[in-house]
Amino acid sequence: MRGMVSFARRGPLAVGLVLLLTAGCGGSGGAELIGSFSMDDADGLLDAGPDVTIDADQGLDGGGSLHIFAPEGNKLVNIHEFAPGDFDGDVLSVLMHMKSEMLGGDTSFDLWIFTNDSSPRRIRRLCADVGRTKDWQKVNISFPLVEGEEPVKLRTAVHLEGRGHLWIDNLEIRALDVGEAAGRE
Ligand SMILES: [Ca+2]
Repeated sequence: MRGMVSFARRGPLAVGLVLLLTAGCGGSGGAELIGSFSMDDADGLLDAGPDVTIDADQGLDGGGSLHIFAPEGNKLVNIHEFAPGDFDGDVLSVLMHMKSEMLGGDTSFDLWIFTNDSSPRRIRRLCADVGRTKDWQKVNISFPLVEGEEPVKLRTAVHLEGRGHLWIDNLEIRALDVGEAAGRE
C-alpha cells in the first residue's frame, strides 16, 4: 500500500481507488487467481477417455467445454493437477459453469490438497442445483484451508452419483483471505 499513499495526485479519485482496492480483501489484494482452465482442449486432462472429452460444440467462451458421460452412474473423474504457486489466503474459491442433461443423483466437486508435510487431503462439496437437464449455470464453491496449510499441488475432480451428462466450462480457482478480512471488522 505504501506506493499508493505516496501517489502524487492524491485527489478524491485516488482515495476512492484505494478504498475500492482494499474493500473486503484483507489488505492482501483480494481474490488472487491461482488457476484458470478454459476447457477448450484436452491438454493436461487427467482422465480423458471415451466418456471424458472436450465438446467443441458446447461452451460459454466460444471454445469447447469438458463433457463427462456417466453411463452407469457413480463416476469419478479427475480433471486437473497444478501447482498454485505462492499465495495469500485461507479459502480456495472455485468458480465454474456447469450444464447437465438427463443427469440423476448428486454431483459433487472435489479439491485435493497436497502439501509437503502431510498426506493429501480431499474436500468434497455438493454442486447444489446441478442435475436433471439444465442450461449453463454458475457454480461457486468455497474450500477452506486449515491453519498453516500450504498447498504445493491441487487436484480437481468431479463425482457424478447418477447417470447422465455433465459439461464444465471456464473453471477458475482463487485464493481469498476471508479470516483476515473478518478479523478487521
Ligand atoms: Ca471453454
